[in-house]
Parts: sequence; structure tokens; C-alpha cells
Amino acid sequence: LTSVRYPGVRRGNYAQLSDRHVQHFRSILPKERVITETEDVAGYNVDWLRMVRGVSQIVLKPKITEEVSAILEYCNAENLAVCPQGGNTGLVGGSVPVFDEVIISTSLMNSIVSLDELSGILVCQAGCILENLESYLSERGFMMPLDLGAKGTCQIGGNVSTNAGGIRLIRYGSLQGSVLGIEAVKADGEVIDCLSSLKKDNTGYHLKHLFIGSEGTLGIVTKVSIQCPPSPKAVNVAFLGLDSFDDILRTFTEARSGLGEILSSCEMMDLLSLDAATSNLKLQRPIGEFPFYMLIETSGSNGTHDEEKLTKFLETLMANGVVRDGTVASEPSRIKLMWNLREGITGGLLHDGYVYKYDISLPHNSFYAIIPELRTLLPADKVGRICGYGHVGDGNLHLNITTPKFDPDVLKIIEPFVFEWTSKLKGSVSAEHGIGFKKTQYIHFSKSQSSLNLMVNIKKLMDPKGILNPYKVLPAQH
Ligand code: FAD
Ligand code: 2HG
Ligand code: ZN
Repeated sequence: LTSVRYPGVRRGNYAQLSDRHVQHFRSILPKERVITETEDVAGYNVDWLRMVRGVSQIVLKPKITEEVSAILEYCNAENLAVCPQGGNTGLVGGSVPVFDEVIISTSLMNSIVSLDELSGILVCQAGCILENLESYLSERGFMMPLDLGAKGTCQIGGNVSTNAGGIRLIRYGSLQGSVLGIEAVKADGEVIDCLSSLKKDNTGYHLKHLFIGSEGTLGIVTKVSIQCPPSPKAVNVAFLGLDSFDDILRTFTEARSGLGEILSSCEMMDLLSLDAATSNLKLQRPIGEFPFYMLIETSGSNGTHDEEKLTKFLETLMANGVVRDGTVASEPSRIKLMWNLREGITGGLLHDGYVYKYDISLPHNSFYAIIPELRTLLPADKVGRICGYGHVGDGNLHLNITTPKFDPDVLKIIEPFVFEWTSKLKGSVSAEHGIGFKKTQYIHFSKSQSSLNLMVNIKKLMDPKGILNPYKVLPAQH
């Protein structure tokens, strides 16, 4: 069977769901957690961007690890393919089935197991929503080491499985460092307990890394142990207007040296990106019109000290003309308004029509050059918006192009151009969103053949029948 929606993608040789299978699932889970009504399953079949759509007939909602284990053991024995789903906010189509895979939703696995209030180490189930964890921790003087625009819906298990980056990575590093341990269930149902809660543990291979960023292809993450920093006592956000991308780099360099240890976010957006939030979502722009904007956040333990640093930083940049205008907020409600502008861009872009979305890592000195290049290559009468924004502090550009409707001629100009450009600069074709279903045929632009071969061997070892999230991450020929 070849997919009608995705020509060239063939259904693997898996079993078809039968009444007998459904009956068995009902013996593992209570009947309200085995969802088979078409209209109830529909939402789980389509991704957040509404671009990838499967035809699964069943969603299973386990609450505990043992239920996940029993489900996978049975699916493996019966050769039923499965698709693990967290908050379904992924942007590369990894969280929805391609054909009729059994959807395993972790949304009811949402208990907090423990918080050690001395070390700040949190242990929780995979289905906890990121924002709920943030609120739980903030009441106890801690915070999550990651934050992203999808926080109200995405789950920590999804974050770990995608190795999500986001807006705090510059300060707290990637999840590979903050996640201390993981409990996961292998394709055959075996529970792998590497739920260490230790900062230091060099006893053999670091197995947690098999699950961090493997997008549900090697196991289902059921619990996570994560190092949480103490909440800052003072947070300030500066929203800056600048004339050129060179000025953004100057500001970034100054932020690193001048703000140093209190710098907690360093984000950039061009005018057309900000416009997706202001025009399409009717949000208010806090300063005048400039070709570029930056959102810089500081978090620290002493408000007076932080304000002093931030004021000096801004005075220096305004005096030498690098920053043209800016506004600073320290009250939570104004800080939120500024972040809404940055975090609203992804949703705002959808109002343009079709979005061609790229998430690339590039060296800082060639970070923005692809945008003017694409503006010369793409026909102005067909394209709505070519814009760039992202985590400039981490070298991660979000390149987005929009057209009123999907246009294959426009796509032919963009791809493989964007991937070749990125590869020539030794960048990454997926900085933080992962490979999922949509990027599998481009993985080789960033991974050598020998690395890909090792990935295939690891997959075969952990999931010999290939039941876990098929058609995702690894290119089809493997
Ligand atoms: P899902 O979308 O449900 O799943 C993502 C992948 O992980 C799928 O392959 C799925 O099969 C797998 N998976 C989910 N849960 C499990 C589990 N328990 N075990 C095994 N596999 C699992 N991403 C960033 O990196 N940085 C950002 O700044 C960022 N901002 C975003 C802003 C918006 C508005 C949106 C819509 C998305 C954004 N994303 C960002 C992408 C997305 O939110 C992240 O990838 C997030 O980590 C996905 O979490 P989720 O729970 O929604 O996972
Ligand atoms: C962000 O940083 C997300 O806002 C989404 O990673 C990026 O939509 C995008 O291109
Ligand atoms: Zn991002």
C-alpha cells in the first residue's frame, strides 16, 4: 500500500487492527481509555500545523508504565505498528501516524513523582505538561531548565523525545545535560530503568541518550528525572530595535560579555517575522518600526545588580548607535506581553496560508544571509513572506516562507536549495525540531553515511520488527 497523501511512502508489512486486538486492549485498559470512535480519534490523527495526517482507528491512553509495557509487548507480538504521542505540538510530523498506526497517548501519565527541594531534582511522568511543571516548581522556588512557545500543551516526554531547545537553552544548556535519568519502555515491552537522579554517574554507557531526541523510534519514555535550577529573584526583558543583522551580532557579543551570567535569552526577529504576530494576531508592537528586533532577557538573584548591568549594557549600545530604540520591562505582565510577540510568530504565520518551515543551525557570521538570497530567488508575486527569526544566541535560525496556498513551483526553488546552503556551511538541517516524518530524506545533509548506518543498527537492536514510530527519523531506504 502506498500512501495517497504521501506518494512514495509505502505502508510497512504490519498487521491491520482487528476486533480481537481492540478486545485485548480493553483487557489492559478500562474501556474509556481505549478510544475507537472516529470523531474522537480524529484530533490525534492530525499534527499542530495540520500538514501531516494519518488514518489510525485507535488511541490508547495508559496511566502507568506497566500499562505501556503491556501494550507494547502485545503490539510487538502481534506486529502492530505504534505512534507515541505527547502534546502533539511537534513541527515535523513525528507525533501523528502516517497510516493506521496505533496511537499511544501519554496525556494521562501526568503525575509528579518527587521533587528534592535540596537539589532541585524533579522526577515526573512523561505526560506532565511543561507549563504545569513550571507552575508546580515556581511555588517551591524552582524552575524548569527549558521553556518554549508550546509550553501550555507540550509534555515533558515529548520535550525529551525531541530534545527540545527553546528560549532558555543559552543559559541552561540542552536537555542532554539537564535530564539526569529516564525510564522508558522498549518495543518488546521491557522497561528500561535508567531513572538516575544523580548529577554524576559514569557507570557505563549513558543509556538516557538513546531516548533523548530519538522521537519515539527507540522506546516510549514513561518517566523523566530532571535537574531544575532555582527560580530567579529578578527577571528583566529588553525589546530592542536595530538597523542591521551586523548590529544584532554586535549586541549579542556585548550581551555575552556585558550581561554575562545573568543572560537567560537572546532572541532575534526581522520586521516581517514580528509583523506575523502584530498584523496577523493583532498584537501591539512596543517600539517603532525597525528592520530587526531583539528580545534579551536577564534572570538573576539580585534585582539591583541585574538592573545596573542591563542599564550599562543598553547605554553602551545606544551611545554607539548599535541599538536604535528599546524598552525594558520587569513586571511579569509586561514581560509576558513582550514574550507573546516572539512566541506568537509561529501561530501568526499560519494566517498567511501555507508555511514552508525550516529550522537550521548556522555559523553566526552567515546566520541571516540566506534570507536576502531567497528574496532574490523567489518570485515576489507568488510569495507572501520570507522571514527569519530565532535563537540567535544559539546559532539557530527559524526560516519561514509563506504563500497563500501550497505552490509546488515555489517549493522547487526552496528545496533542496536551503538544505544545500546549510550543508555547505556545515550547519544542521534540524537544529531543534527533529526529523520526524517531514525531514527524513534530508537527514543526510547533516549526518554522514557511517553515522546513519549506526543509527540503523541501533534501531534494529532496540526494535527488530520496526513497530515504533515507523516512517520517522530514518530515511526510507533503510
Ligand atoms: P509530540 O509533538 O506529541 O511528539 C513529538 C515527537 O516525540 C514525536 O515523534 C512523538 O512520537 C515523540 N514522543 C512524544 N512523547 C513521547 C514519549 N513519551 N516517548 C517517546 N516518544 C515520544 N521546539 C523546540 O525545540 N523549541 C522551541 O522553541 C519550540 N517552540 C514551539 C512553539 C510552538 C508554538 C509550537 C507549536 C511548537 C514548538 N516547538 C519547539 C516544537 C514542539 O513543541 C517540541 O518539539 C516539543 O518538544 C514537542 O512536545 P510534545 O509533547 O508536543 O510532543
Ligand atoms: C520557536 O522558536 C519555535 O518559536 C518555532 O521553535 C519556530 O515556527 C517556527 O519556525
Ligand atoms: Zn525555536
